Amino acid sequence: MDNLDQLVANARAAFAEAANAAALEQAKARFLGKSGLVTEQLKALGALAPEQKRERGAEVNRAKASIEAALTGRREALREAELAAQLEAEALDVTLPGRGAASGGLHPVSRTLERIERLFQSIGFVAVDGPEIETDWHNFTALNTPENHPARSMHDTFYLEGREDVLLRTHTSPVQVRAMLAHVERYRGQDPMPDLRVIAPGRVYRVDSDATHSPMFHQVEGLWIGERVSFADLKGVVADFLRKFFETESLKVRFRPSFFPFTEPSAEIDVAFKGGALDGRWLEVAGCGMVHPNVLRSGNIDPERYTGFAFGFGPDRLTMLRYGVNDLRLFFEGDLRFLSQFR
Ligand code: 2NL
Repeated sequence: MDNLDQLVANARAAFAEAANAAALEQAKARFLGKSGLVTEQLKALGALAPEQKRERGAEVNRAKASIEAALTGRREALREAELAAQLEAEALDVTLPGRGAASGGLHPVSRTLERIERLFQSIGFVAVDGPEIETDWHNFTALNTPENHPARSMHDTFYLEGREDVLLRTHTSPVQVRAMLAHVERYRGQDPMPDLRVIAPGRVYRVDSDATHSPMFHQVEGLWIGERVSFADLKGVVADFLRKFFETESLKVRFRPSFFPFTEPSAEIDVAFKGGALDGRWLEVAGCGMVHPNVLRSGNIDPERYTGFAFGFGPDRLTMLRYGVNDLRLFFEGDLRFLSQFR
């Protein structure tokens, strides 16, 4: 084997040994670079006689061509190996089933609130809201609650620290007091004042906590004030609502005399389902009554001219009845095993 064959063999071996592109470029420089071994052979041609130069030149060029071919071959092989390694490392099994996108859902009590709003909106009620931190005037005084009423005590109501005139609202009635004042203001000078029809859904707070009471719970109150609004209207509106809410025309609804400071006369509303686990049992679902004249006066409304009815539902309780839930606390613990059943 003459020195050119040896040179080609050495180059092949050096390229084969290069484990990556950088090492291969270094090996290339050793043979084909400016002062590489092949270049050295080409330079040496200058010292030869013309006849020898032609012959030797052709041999050196053949050797150079095979070294370049070996280099190209090795480059290709390294690129393929790199791609193969990448494909192996980033392997994807496209036949695996998809994970799917988990979808959220509304809280069951939110669903009930929206359902109640929708049903009352369909008969002309407007949903209103207001502050959860209220004045003692809007929450109690305007609603005809006597100064010494037990609901005003610190045992029953959360007061802000160091204040006896600011509290967490115990019902959403103060929102309706604000709605009366705003309505009168808005239609000042118009005679008669148009009817006021509002419902006030929202969070309310009382000092109370056991299996059937949470210190935070929900309420939806409703109010209809106009020139000749009667107890008969109250019965029709509420009974219609309850039958639509529970999707049972056979639902029995009864009004049982009761007492609230803010209504006179007042009643509790009971329902009885036909069939099912609760068949025929009377269940209390709301309180209601004709708005007390003192409450109308607090709203700047003349009780000699206008009358109205009001009612208050517990949507937490309505949700329990509608979905058959037996513990109120499940709604407020945030356990997804429970909540995701309502999606
Ligand atoms: C209940 C009782 C009730 C009202 C709420 C009301 C509001 C105004 C004027 C008069 Cl602005 N009354 N609200 C009336 C009767 C009963 O709720 O047991 N709720 C769960």
